[in-house]
Amino acid sequence: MMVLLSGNEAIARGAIEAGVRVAAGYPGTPSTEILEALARAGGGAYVQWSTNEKVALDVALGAAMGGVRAMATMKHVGLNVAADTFMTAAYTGVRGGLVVVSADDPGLHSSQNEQDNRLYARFAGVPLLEPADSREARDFTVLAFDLSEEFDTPVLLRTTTRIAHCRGVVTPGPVREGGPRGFERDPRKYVMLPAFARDRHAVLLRRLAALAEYAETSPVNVEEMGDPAVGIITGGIAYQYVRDVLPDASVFKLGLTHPLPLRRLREFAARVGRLIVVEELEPFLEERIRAAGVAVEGKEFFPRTGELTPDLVRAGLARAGVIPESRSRAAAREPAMPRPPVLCPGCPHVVPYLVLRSIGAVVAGDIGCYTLAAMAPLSAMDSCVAMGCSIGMALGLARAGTAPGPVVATIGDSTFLHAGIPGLIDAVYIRTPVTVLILDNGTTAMTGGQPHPGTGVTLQGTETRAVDLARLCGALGVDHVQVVDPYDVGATSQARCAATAHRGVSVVITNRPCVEAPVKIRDAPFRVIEDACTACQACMNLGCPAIAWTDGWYEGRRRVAIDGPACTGCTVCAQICPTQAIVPIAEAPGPRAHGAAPAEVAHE
Ligand SMILES: Cc1ncc(C[n+]2csc(CCOP(=O)(O)OP(=O)(O)O)c2C)c(N)n1
Repeated sequence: MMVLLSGNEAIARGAIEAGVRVAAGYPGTPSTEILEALARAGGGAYVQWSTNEKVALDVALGAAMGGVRAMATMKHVGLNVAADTFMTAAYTGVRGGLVVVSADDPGLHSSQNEQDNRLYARFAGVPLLEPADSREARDFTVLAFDLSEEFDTPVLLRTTTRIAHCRGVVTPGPVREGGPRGFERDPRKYVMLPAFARDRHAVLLRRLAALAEYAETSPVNVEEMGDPAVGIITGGIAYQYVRDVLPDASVFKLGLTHPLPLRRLREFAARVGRLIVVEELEPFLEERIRAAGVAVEGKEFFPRTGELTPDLVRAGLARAGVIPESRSRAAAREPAMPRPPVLCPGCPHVVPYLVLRSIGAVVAGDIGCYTLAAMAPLSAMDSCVAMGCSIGMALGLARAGTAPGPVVATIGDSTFLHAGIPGLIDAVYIRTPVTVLILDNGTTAMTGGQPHPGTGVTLQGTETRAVDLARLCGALGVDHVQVVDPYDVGATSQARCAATAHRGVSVVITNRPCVEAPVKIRDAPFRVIEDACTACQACMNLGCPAIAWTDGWYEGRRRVAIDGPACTGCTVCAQICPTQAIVPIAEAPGPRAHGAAPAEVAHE
């Protein structure tokens, strides 16, 4: 039976077939659906969201050390967070198979950078598998577990957005039988004291040499001989683009991209006239092959930033003289209209930023839906670098003493638990007076609404203990902690005043759930009483997508209207409307008689 699976679902399927017992991860596009699919599948695997990627990898490594097959999933930048464990796990090796999935995001569809995590495989000295479609995503996941156990190493399985999210046909295989290997005490292998780790580094290098031998015969490195004039070396999604553009070319398709099968690549080079590497982002393969003494071309024809596309591959091959220029031009397509993301109608993140902007605060932001507050009209964020950075950066800004307004860190609940807590500890420890705004919407909204340790719910939806953020901050030594309803504009403003006036570290926690998760929140929608609207446009400062311009004018300014079906009834626009022209639809009168004074309406 064949099924249509996304790359992420195929990895989950492969993990099930390989007999995975423990899987942990932290949400991050484009990796999130792997664990969700694994959890949905049920079966014998224990699956959990961890508080961050490092903990997820620690969990998986512990399970592998316990002799069962384990997997950790994350987006590319998540591997930075987990890197400390990852680098040394390459020394310890594993007992049960350990697969680390890094889903990279060339083109930054939803990330803060587009780093090429293939470099991590080289850095750590672990094997790297890169599937080119869903079928390979399943197959390579099974292979990754096998290689991990055979060579006693973590294996990096790297996908990119197109592989993770595109669907392809997969024929599910049988689920692996056979018990786990069990735990065996071995401190020289797992206790990385310098004396033991020195030995393990040598073990790692010997293992890499053995893996390089394996690469020469690995069935996932495939030579597809065609026209010998040009030979293309490629892998992952780039392979699909190459095949699209050059169906008859000679292609060396790499599935295991570290370590490389250099002998076979040399033989391939000898069989073709010219050798060109087509790869996304860094010249990872190209530099390795050139360093091995093989004449190769590549990045002079293809961009080093952004995603490749069939058109870019076509254009690059035209520049290289492999195909005629006219073919490349004929195929050029109109780009899609950009649609910048906006905060949802009723998003509880809006008012806190409105309040901060009104006082000219210097806002060290963080990563989450609320990062959109950096965009107009809120325009209320001064920095956003990596998850959890906000608090530490606020401390630095405060210590620099150059900020023209109060320094405030803003951070979501999931991000605070992920990497924000140490920054707050630092603030208390070194007594730096900053205000931290924790935007607690009870979910990880940015990535689709996953639960986290503050929600009291697990990935499987079962209830568990929730971290109490206010008590946690108090326990860390913050002596001003206030919880506020961000739909209450006055109360949020007052909470901000009290917090920034406080001489020490202060924390304000907002407490409205995300309007989209876990279920869409809808209250009575609002409307604008047209005659009462003086087109002051104060409500437009919210950037609410449910508020739109109309064709009506008042004293040369455009009036606004509320899109009823889109409005969630959060009441914020009604609170800030100076003429009280915004009322719940149920209360709104019908069209007013022409000429009636708006002031009367204000009292309805
Ligand atoms: C290291 C890292 N891991 C994961 C992500 C993906 N990601 C972006 S924001 C975010 C968390 C958002 O949750 P929260 O802080 O609660 O804010 P919300 O989106 O709910 O407003 C995640 C997981 C990332 N950008 N970087």
